Amino acid sequence: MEFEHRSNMGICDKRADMIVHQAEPYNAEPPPGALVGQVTPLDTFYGRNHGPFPLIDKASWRLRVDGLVENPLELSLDELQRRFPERNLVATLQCAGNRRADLMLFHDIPGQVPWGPAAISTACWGGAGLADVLAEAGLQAQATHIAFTGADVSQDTDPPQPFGASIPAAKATAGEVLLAWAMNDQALPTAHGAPLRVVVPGWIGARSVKWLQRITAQAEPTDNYFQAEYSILPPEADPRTAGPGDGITLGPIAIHCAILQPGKDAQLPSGPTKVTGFAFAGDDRTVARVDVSPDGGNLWIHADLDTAENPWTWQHWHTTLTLPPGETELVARAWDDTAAVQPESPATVWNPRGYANNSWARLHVTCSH
Ligand SMILES: Nc1nc2c(c(=O)[nH]1)N[C@H]1C(S)=C(S)[C@@H](COP(=O)(O)O)O[C@H]1N2
Ligand SMILES: [Mo]
Repeated sequence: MEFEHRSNMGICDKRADMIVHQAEPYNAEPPPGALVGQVTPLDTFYGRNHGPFPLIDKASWRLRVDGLVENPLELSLDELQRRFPERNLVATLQCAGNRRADLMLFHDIPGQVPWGPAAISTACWGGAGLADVLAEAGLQAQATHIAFTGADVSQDTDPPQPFGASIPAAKATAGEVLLAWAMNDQALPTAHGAPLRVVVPGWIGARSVKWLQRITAQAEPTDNYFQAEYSILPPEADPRTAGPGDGITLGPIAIHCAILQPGKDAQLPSGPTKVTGFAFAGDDRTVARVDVSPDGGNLWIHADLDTAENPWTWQHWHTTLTLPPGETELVARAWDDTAAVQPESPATVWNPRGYANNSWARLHVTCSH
């Protein structure tokens, strides 16, 4: 069932049926049907990497907290665990490139990973609250952004650069952001950032920096290449020549949903068909409703929605539909609690780097007469 994916720098244990877009660096998503549980097993959780896993000596590893703080800190993992209360939070992580493959069908996006709909997973994270650590360091008044630097070096940049990101201080101190050393009650795996990673609930995965080494309080967002890379460029821009300020920087995730059951291109007997999926609302928003259509979006009915465990997780939904005989397209669209709804098609949201495709979930099925 399991195999070991060996990169030159690390090992990652994933199920055999992962859809591996790239072996090195490791970029893989599970088959969508594997996302039925509220919490995703470790061997099923998607992996998104911009470089090889770094080699980290846990004994000499330290977390540095510096920049615009009153008391700079340097902490071993042991010190971090002893000095700060462990917080646990179930939170969904979603890559901004999730469902890029559907955007590519509309218009090509060269040089980017063609993610299907499963670059999203949920874990129970355990670690120190970033707010607690920042309180100990003492943020200065001008510290409006908190920057994170990882230990992995990406060849995507010239010259190569460690992966990094930043978030506004208001989000960093809001309470839900974790410095996680545990995932699903186990030690954080190497593939997911051991010994320590950031988890920024409700924001694009790229801000949840793995293999964290340094937290810097500063007056501006980070100038790390990946901060500006994860942005929505204007439609005519060339990603190879676009500058750091040209795009809309991505933060909170937009309302989005997926159909899990029936599977892709299913052949179904006529009569009532069970349809299930999940929806996910970004930042501290929750999913307010999911509507499902049996016929490509003419007729709609609302699905039964599980209550939110907390605002940071996806919510599963289910319903039973009577499908028309022959070929049809099942469609689902979610609304969040600000009444934002998903756009209809990938064409509506296409952008040169292929981020944030939150268009309606569509599934082609055939129903016997
Ligand atoms: N250090 C580091 N952190 C990183 C990345 C990376 O390549 N290096 N990838 C980011 C992106 S784009 C995503 S979507 C998530 C994926 O986390 P996962 O591999 O644990 O699923 O990690 C983020 N943190
Ligand atoms: Mo991502």
